[in-house]
Amino acid sequence: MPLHLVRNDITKMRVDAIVNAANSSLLGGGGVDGCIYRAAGPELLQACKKLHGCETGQAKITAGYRLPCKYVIHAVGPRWQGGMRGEEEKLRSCYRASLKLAAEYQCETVAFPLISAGIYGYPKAEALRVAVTEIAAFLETAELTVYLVIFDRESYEIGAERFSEIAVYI
Ligand code: AR6
Repeated sequence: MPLHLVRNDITKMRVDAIVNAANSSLLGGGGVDGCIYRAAGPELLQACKKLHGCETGQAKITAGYRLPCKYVIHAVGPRWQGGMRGEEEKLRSCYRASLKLAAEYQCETVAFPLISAGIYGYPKAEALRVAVTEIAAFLETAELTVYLVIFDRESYEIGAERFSEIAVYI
């Protein structure tokens, strides 16, 4: 199956590209963004400074530096503002833009966190539904293996309830 739900720290994933849940400055932050910057080393920040930010719903790519992946795709998810400000379409656009970049860079394996579902406050069950449906739609047209990486307990419980095969990826 080309889409796998796994529970892990995304910085440990041995895949061609991991996706970062970034903010529009691309200069680092908390959550998964902070974990990725710490694990990749200072070269990542240097590379990101040259990208001059990124709009919400879009994505940009850098090398992975000290991470075990080749690339980091920096995607900017929407902040949850109640659901009537185009958040779902912006979140879908993040997944599409990231997958398109991964395909352009000949990636065969890509790992995503649950974009917007932490500090940006997107309801976790909804964020998971958007991620799974958007990735599945893309996989109808492309040869890629995608890992949706679940980290926190609440997301894990929601995922376990809706998807029978949450695997721990080692
Ligand atoms: N591996 C995988 N998933 C993780 C990890 C990890 N190491 N750490 C956290 N998560 P968040 P957002 C999960 O807050 O909501 C930053 O400051 C976490 O449990 O990282 O898109 C950026 O700079 C949650 O399910 O990203 C932005 O300013 C998911 O990753 C802002 O936060 C996303 O949570 C972006 O907020």
